[in-house]
This record gives sequence, structure tokens and C-alpha cells, in this order.
Amino acid sequence: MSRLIIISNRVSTPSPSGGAQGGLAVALQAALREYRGLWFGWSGETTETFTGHINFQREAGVTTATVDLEEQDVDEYYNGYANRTLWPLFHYRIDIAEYERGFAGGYQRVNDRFADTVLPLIEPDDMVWVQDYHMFPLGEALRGRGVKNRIGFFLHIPWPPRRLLATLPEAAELTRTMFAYDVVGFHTDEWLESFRDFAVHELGAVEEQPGVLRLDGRCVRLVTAPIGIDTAAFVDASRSTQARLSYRRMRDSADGRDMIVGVDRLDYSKGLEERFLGYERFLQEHPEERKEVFLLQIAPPSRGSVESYQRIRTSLEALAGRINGAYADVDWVPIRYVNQGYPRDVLAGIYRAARIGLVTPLRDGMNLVAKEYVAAQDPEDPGVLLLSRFAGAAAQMEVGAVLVNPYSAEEMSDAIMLALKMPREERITRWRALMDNVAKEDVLWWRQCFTDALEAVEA
Ligand code: ADQ
Repeated sequence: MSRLIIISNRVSTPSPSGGAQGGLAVALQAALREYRGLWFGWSGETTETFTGHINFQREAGVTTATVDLEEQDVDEYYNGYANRTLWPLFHYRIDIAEYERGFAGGYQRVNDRFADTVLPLIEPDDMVWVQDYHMFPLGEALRGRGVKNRIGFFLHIPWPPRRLLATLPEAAELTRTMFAYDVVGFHTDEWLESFRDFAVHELGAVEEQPGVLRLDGRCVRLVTAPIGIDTAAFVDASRSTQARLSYRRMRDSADGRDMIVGVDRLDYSKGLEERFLGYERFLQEHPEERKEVFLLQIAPPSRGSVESYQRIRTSLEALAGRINGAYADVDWVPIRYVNQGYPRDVLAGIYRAARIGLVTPLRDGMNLVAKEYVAAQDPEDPGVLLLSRFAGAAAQMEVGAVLVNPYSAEEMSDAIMLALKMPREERITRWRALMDNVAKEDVLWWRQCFTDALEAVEA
């Protein structure tokens, strides 16, 4: 059996106790155990000059291999091109995307460094699986160094429409490098179609057979593989003692009111300002409901050294303060705004205590919070998922969720009202449809879809 080598910006080491970890890390670690492979990436540490020294670790049957980067690498590659150029552009925010040659140069340099460093670790029959937008050119860098192995790539964020991508000075080159891969995976058909559109109309790629594009003698198979959560583990977590305690704590503090919950990294793509405004609209339009509900927004800060993230943090604080100032009473606050992270089982209890899960990104590759919210519900008395139609998750969850347009405060207000008044039978019917999908298309299913496609490629 082939080995599997996973390459991503950051590497997640299994915890010896098997403690709380993200679903993606768990799925990739399971894949690595099955294929006896290794996981390679940046350690998260910086060093004065790049040495290429690899730090190997073996934990719970998984081998990880990490390298340190120079400070300039981190500035240009990670904070620069990845998070100030590609992330905003790929989330349709060309208004804040920064196009600087220095970033593009640093991004390529780090990808070349990764390629040089990982090259000696690759054996002839290995399969290589590259993850996400930090590493678009890595496949090409490996091919240029003579790697003939099967190489796949999965994109965790949206692929933007052709006209938006065209604003990136390196758009054509970047898209061309994707043809170094044998298989490229996306969460939804929409993201896949945007890629195809650019490749065909801007680069002249030809669709050789359904799902296979050819350009300059190289073929790439495009697959849609929506990621899921580790559903079984999440359901277990939601039944744990910690989850019960946190459920109780929330119910007690709700004091008979309905709780609406939002859980997101503090990121402008998650639509948090629009969410607060939609909720404010609801408070304006329904004075009788005011003291019957409250919104708990949990948003741990991320990417704090990037200015756009500092701005969103400041403006959300101001907005929460303004709305609370305008509507709060001595015994009720409309928004509880919390900036910290919580362990998975505590989060599961919070989700379960919420009558509404408010998941309203302006654009999101998938969105796992929507799936976690569903998995944590009480089957006999489930809450309602309000989901942005612009999240990748909407493609799988449109039947059971209430879909909303996060740009419309009025629509958001109507949807909140609808969810609060929804009869129990309808909530159960909707939840069952959602849970069927969340249980079936879990993270292991996602991983299998992708590795099957990669294995099917002729070596
Ligand atoms: P993210 O943008 O990080 O992921 P998402 O899919 O929602 O977004 O995952 C966030 C994860 O962080 C969830 O598992 C959630 O439980 C956890 N989390 C958030 N706030 C937390 C808190 N306060 N405490 C503890 N945990 C918290 C990117 C893409 C997504 C895509 C995923 C996977 O942007 O679109 O779904 O990768 O491909």
C-alpha cells in the first residue's frame, strides 16, 4: 500500500490523551495511521535564518515533520500573501485584498523551501496530499524537482469567480500551477465551476472528459468533496459530563429566555457585523420579543497581526456596545459577546442549549460550526439552524436549515422570528434531514472521497 504524505501550512500533533482536537486534524491523523504516512509543515516557530532542519515527532502512530521559518517568510508568506492577499480575494473581498510583489515573492520562496525540504522524504510510491491556499504552487515546485508521484490538492476556502480572480496580478500563473496536481478537490460544485471557468476561459484549458481538464500536456481531475465533522466523536462529546454541565450553566443563565448562538473565528468573512445588525433589526421590529431572547456570540480572535483583523475586532466591540447600550435593561442584555475559545464538549453543551444556531458568513468554503450545531442537538427538541446561503454548507443543508441572505438585515430578522416560533414537529423534521447528512457525510467520508480519487490516478 502507498504511503500518504500530507503537507499543510500548520501541522497538528495528536495529543497523547486523545483530547479535544479539530475534526480536520483527527481525519488527517486517521488517514496517516492507515497509510503509515507523515504530515509535513511549518512549526509555527521562527528562526533567524532558514536551515531546513526537520523536527520529527511520533505520537499516537502519526509521524509529523516540521520546519521553522524566517521572520521575513512569516511576514510575506503567511501574514502577507496568504492572509492579506489570497484570503480576502478568495472570500470576494477585493476591496481589502493587498497586491504586493514582495508578498508574492515571499510566498513562492516559502513554497520552494517546503519543496526542497520535503523532497528527500518522498519515496517513489508515496501519494502526496497538499492542503489549502498557503500552498498552491507546491505541486509545481515538486514537479520541477522531478517528483513523479501522485499529488493531490484540497482547497478549504472558496475559489472566487473568474472576474474577481482576474484582479490578482498572479492569477493566471497561480491557476496554471494547479495543473501540476493529479486531483484538485473543492467543497462545492460552485467553487469547482469557478475554477473551471477561469482555467477554460482565461488559460485555454480543454475539458478532455467530464471533470478532467488538460493544459499544456498535463491533466487534472476536479472533484467535489464537501468536508464534514467527526460526527460520532461530536455526538459523544455532546453527551459528556462537561457538555451536560455547560448545557445546565447556559440554561440557568438564560433564565427562561431563548438563546441564539453564534460561534466563529473573529474574521470579516464570517459576517459578524451583518449578523449583529440583523439581530438589531429583529429587536427593533419585535419589541414584544426583546426580553424573551438573547444572542451569545463567541468569537475568539485570529490573525491579530493583520490590520483588517484588528479593524473588525474594534468595530464589532463598538457595535455590540452600541446595541447593548440602546436596548439593554437592568435585568437583560441583548448581546453577550465573548472573545475566548472553549473545549469541544463545553461548546457542544452551549450549542445544545441554543434555540437557534446563527451561522451567517458572507462567504465560507464550508463552515463546520453549522454541522457541529446540528450534531449537538437534542433529537426530541432540536434547535433551528439559520444558515447563510453563501456558506459552502448550504449546498448540503438547504433542506433542513432556514437559509438566509446575510446582507439583508430584514431577511435575517424574519428568519429569527420564524425560527423562534417554529413548532416542535417542524423542528424535528428539519433536524432529521440535517442530521442524516451530517452523520453520513462526515470527515472520514470526505477524506475517503479524496484519497479514493487520488488512488485511482494511474501512477
Ligand atoms: P474556518 O474558517 O476556521 O475553517 P469553520 O469551518 O467554521 O471555519 O471551523 C471553525 C472551527 O473552529 C470549528 O470546529 C469550531 O468549533 C471551532 N471554533 C470556533 N470558535 C471556537 C471557540 N470559541 N472555541 C472553540 N472552538 C471554536 C476553514 C474554512 C471553512 C472550512 C474549514 C474546513 O474557512 O470554510 O469549513 O476550513 O475545511
